Amino acid sequence: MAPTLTSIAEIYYRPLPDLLFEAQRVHRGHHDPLAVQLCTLSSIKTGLCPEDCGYCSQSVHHKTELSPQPLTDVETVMAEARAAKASGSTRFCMGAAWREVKDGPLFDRVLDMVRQVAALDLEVCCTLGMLQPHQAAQLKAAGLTAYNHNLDTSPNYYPEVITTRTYQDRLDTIKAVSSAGISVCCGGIVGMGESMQDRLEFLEALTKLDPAPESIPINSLVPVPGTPLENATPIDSIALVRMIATTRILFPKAMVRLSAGRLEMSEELQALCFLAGANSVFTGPKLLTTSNPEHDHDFEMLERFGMVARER
Ligand code: SAM
Ligand code: DTB
Ligand code: SF4
Repeated sequence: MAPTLTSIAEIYYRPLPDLLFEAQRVHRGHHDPLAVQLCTLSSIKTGLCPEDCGYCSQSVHHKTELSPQPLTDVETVMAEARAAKASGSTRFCMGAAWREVKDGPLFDRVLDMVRQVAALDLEVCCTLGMLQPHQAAQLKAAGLTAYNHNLDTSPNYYPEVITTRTYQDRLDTIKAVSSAGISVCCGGIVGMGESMQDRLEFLEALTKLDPAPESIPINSLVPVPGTPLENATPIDSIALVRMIATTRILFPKAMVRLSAGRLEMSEELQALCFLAGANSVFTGPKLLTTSNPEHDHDFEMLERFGMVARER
C-alpha cells in the first residue's frame, strides 16, 4: 500500500540526523554507498516545443536565447554516445522537445539511435514527450532501457506551471511505458515556487505509481532568462537534502538522480545529497540546453569524497 501523506511528512520532518541516518541505512541495504552512476544527456531535437512548461528554455511560448535544432542525425548522436562511454557514463539519455511522439521517419530515426546506443552496451533512456502504447512497444523492441517522463510537481501546483497538458496525460504515458516493459524514470523539479506541501504531495504522487519508478530524477530549477520562472525563489539547501533523503527512504531500490541545478550547488551540498541517498548525476558541460559540471570536475569531486563512478 502506498504511504499516506502524513507518513511522508513524518519522514521528511524528522530531525536531520535521524533522517540522514535512516536514509543511509536504507541506501546501504540496497546500493553500494560509494558508487555514483554517471549519465550523459543529449538534446536530439532542440527548441520550438509547443508545450508551455514554465521552467523550460525550449517552449515556443517563452522568449529565451536558444537556437532551435531539428532532429540530429544518427552519426552525430553516436559520436556523443561513444564519447560519453569513454568518459565514464553508463547511461545515455536522449531528449527531444516534442509534445508527443508522431509515427513516421523522425521516430524511426530515434528508434535507430536507440538500437545503436544499446549496441554500445550503455543503458539507453529517452524523453520524447507523450507516448502511445504502440510507440512504447517499438522503443522496447529497439532496446530502450528506460523512458523519462516527470510528474514534475504536485497535482495541485501542476496547472500553475504547465497549462498545455494535464497530470492525467503524464500518468497515461507513464502507464504506456511500464506496460511495454520499459523501466520508468519519473521525478520532478524543486524550486519552482511550490510550497512544502506541494513537494510532499509530489512525493505522494510518485508513491502511487505502480510499478514504482526505478529511476527518480530530482531537478533543482535552473532559472532560464525569458521563462515565467526566471525569478523563482531557489530551494533552501537543507530542504533539498530532506527531499532526497525522503525519496531514498520511500524508494529503497530506485536510482535517485541529483539532476539539474548542480552548478549552483556547493560540493558540500552535493556531498550531503549523496549521504542522503542520491546515487547518480548527469555529467558533462551541458544538460539539454543549460550548463552543468564538466566530467573532470565531477571525477575530482568524487575522488575527494572517496567515492567512485559506477563501472556498469
Ligand atoms: N519534452 C519532454 C518532456 O517534457 O517530457 C522531455 C524533455 S524535458 C526538458 C525533461 C525534464 O527536464 C522536464 O520534465 C523537467 O523536469 C526537466 N527540466 C526542464 N527544464 C528544466 C530547468 N530549467 N530546470 C530544471 N529541470 C528542468
Ligand atoms: C530530468 O529529469 N532531468 C534531465 C533529464 N530528465 C532529461 C533534464 C534536465 C534539463 C535541464 C534544463 C536544460 O538543460 O534544458
Ligand atoms: Fe517541451 Fe519538455 Fe520543455 Fe515542456 S519540458 S516545453 S514538453 S521540451
